Parts: sequence; C-alpha cells; structure tokens
Amino acid sequence: MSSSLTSINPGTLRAKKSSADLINDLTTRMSQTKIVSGGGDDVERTHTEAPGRYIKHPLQNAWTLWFFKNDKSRSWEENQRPIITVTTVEDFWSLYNHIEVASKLPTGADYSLFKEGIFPDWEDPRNQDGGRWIINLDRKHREGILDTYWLEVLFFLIGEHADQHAFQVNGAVVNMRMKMDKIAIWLADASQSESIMAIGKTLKEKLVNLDLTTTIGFNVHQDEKAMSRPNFGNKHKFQL
Ligand code: MGP
Repeated sequence: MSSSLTSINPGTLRAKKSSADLINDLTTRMSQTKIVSGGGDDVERTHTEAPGRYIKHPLQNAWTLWFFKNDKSRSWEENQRPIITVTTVEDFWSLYNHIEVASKLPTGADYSLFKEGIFPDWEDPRNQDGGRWIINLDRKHREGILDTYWLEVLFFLIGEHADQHAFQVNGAVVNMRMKMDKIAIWLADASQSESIMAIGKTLKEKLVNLDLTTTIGFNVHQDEKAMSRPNFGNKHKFQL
C-alpha cells in the first residue's frame, strides 16, 4: 500500500509553517497533484526535482490507520486491522487519496486513526483511563457532511489542533452504522476535565457546519465498557 506524491514542489513550502498550514497548502495543491502508488519512496518521485531536494514534511506524531470489518466469525479485536502508519503530511495525503471515503464503507465498518502503538480499543493501556467525544450523525448525512467531518477530525489529529492539550488526544474513530453513524475523538485521561472541555470546544468550532442545536457528548470508556449497549441511553460525563 506504499505510495508517493509525484509533483509537490517542496521548495515553495515554507519550512517554518505549522503542520496545519502545510495541510491547508497541500489541500489546495492536492487537487492538481498526481499520485503514484505501489512504488515506495524511490519510484517516480518527481521528474523535476533533484532527489536531494525532495523533503517530506514530518508530522509531530506517527499515526496508524486501522480498519474494522464486521466479520461475525471473528472476535471484535481480531476484526481490527492496522492498514498503514504515516509520519509525513505527504504520506497522509497519499493514504487518504488511496482509500475509500468513510461514507462508502459498508455498514458495520470503522476507520480509526491512532497514535502509533495504541490499539484502538478501551483496553489499551493508553486508552483505559480515557474517554471519547462523540458526534452522532443521522444516516441522512452520510452523503454530505460525514466525510467532511471525518477529514476535519483527521486534520485535528495530525495537525495537533488541540495545542497544549494534544497529549490527551490518542486517536479518532468513525463508525458506519445502520441506526446512527458516529465520529469520536478518543482522549487519554477522563479525569482531566479542563483539557477535555478545551478539546471539545475546539472540536465543535472546527466542525463549522455542525447544527448549533447539535450537542456533542463525552463518555468515559470504563462506563461504556460496563454497559451492554455502550452508546444507548448513555449519560454523558460532559456535554457541549
Ligand atoms: P461500537 O462498534 O463501538 O458501537 O460497539 P455500535 O456498533 O454503534 O454499538 P452500540 O453498542 O454503541 O450501540 C459495539 C460493540 O463492539 C460493543 O458493545 C462491544 O461489544 C464491542 N466493542 C466496541 N469497542 C469500542 C470495544 C473495545 O474497545 N473493546 C472491546 N473489547 N470491545 C469493543
């Protein structure tokens, strides 16, 4: 699944720009950028740049994309498959452009993006004391805003938009479900209410299209784990 960008001109990217700015730049550029897949870093990198001038822009953290396929013959954990870990802005885009958008996934499937080394479950040592901000999305939004929201959440992660609270951000999950699709940001420590609220507010601001009457709720993983239907009738610890 390795792939490389072929026509980004890194010389025009300012070295001191933040990841978020780089991502915005690249969003514009990607519409005109050709991607070659399957070749790794050294295949058709660019026809115009000398190899030494090709500089990828590192992300602050390495992020692993996981895919959950709802296969009833396997356990929940076995259905979680790591796809690839990305460490640069360019590789993130290369990945994003090679996979299906979330809205095209089959019902029952998930994508998760987590910091490298964190399994996307409640039991991982770095998740076990945490919780998640959840956005519930009616299925009628699947064709419209779901993909936009998910991409915005991915930017939130890899662009470290939580700023000083970014240490709390472990990952995010999009669940495609029959009753209600869900997007959630998973945080490391459910006892740190200040950073949880700060992250929730930033998240809500980022999702500009979010209907103002829509609330987002924060659930503690241990509470969800203790319930047989985690997201059903759950009382949020926080709400925004
Ligand atoms: P889900 O996939 O997160 O939500 O959890 P869904 O399908 O909308 O269902 P609902 O229960 O929220 O209405 C579905 C089921 O998957 C859970 O009830 C658990 O059995 C299992 N599951 C989900 N998660 C996130 C975990 C996890 O982190 N660890 C384990 N062991 N099981 C999980």
